[in-house]
Amino acid sequence: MGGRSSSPDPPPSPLFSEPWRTINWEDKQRQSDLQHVKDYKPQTVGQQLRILLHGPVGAGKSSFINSVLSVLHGRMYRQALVENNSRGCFTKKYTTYKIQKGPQTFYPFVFNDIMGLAKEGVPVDDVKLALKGHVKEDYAFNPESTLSVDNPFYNNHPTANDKVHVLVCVVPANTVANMKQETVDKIRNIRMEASKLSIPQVGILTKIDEACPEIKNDLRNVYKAKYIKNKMEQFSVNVGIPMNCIFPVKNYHEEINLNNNIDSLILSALTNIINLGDDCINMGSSCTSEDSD
Ligand SMILES: Nc1nc2c(ncn2[C@@H]2O[C@H](COP(=O)(O)OP(=O)(O)OP(=O)(O)O)[C@@H](O)[C@H]2O)c(=O)[nH]1
Ligand SMILES: [Mg+2]
Repeated sequence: MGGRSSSPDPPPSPLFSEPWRTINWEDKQRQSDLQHVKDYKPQTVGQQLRILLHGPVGAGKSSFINSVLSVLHGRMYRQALVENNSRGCFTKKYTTYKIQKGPQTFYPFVFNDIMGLAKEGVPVDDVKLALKGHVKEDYAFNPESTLSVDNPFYNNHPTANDKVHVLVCVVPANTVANMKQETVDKIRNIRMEASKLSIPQVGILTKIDEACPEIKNDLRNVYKAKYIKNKMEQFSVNVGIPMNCIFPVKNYHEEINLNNNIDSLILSALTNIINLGDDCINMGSSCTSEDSD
């Protein structure tokens, strides 16, 4: 009877022994990241960074904007509306979110939240128009047709501030493997246009709390979790965004109080987005010239 047979190998750990990327989890470092964002000023006076979020319906685009607003305001913020059901796309209009800094001042970066990429979602050509600054505020996207030049919401003369300086693709971590080919093709198509316009691109993997129990228990496991690294690699291969431009986050979605670990990950993504956008406007590439088309 037993005793002599060697016990089976333990299952491989879902975690690496060391994180493969560092995050500023500690208070002081996090404050310094926050300060970096608060101090950020583009070189040209009056220039603003426009950050455009796109991705599948329900990916957490609006929640990401709300999370950024919450971190910057130091309290829970729900400006960009979020829908908690999966029927269709909730964000329908082209809306710019400015973030108030003081009584009369705003941060020099703005977010645009765009209708999700679905069959009944935003037409790819409209996202391309938005990249070039041709879509006016409050335009209600029509899945059936593209914004035409004669539409009053078509901006014929986009300024450097109307154009997009960072394109952010938002995808839930646990759907990376089974994204519809149609959605992947749309994301790639938009990405190619952004590359042509020299607009840097970032990937945000959301809902990492739902993706694996090790992270739900402790968000600081994010860069130890093999599952997440694997999803990031898959995402990178699928859509072509390099690993060092992909950031896993957990958005504020059910919390009523701020959480330091959530803040650290949101700030890590945000500082990288700002740095890339700043490089874009300083390069003097087509993403800033007044009439490149
Ligand atoms: N667990 C978890 N839920 C999230 C996270 N981010 C967003 N959610 C939830 O996912 C749902 C969709 O989030 P939204 O922010 O509305 O997604 P969206 O991409 O703006 O969706 P559309 O505008 O419809 O395309 C909501 O119920 C959110 O509460 C996250 O990081 N973790
Ligand atoms: Mg939305």
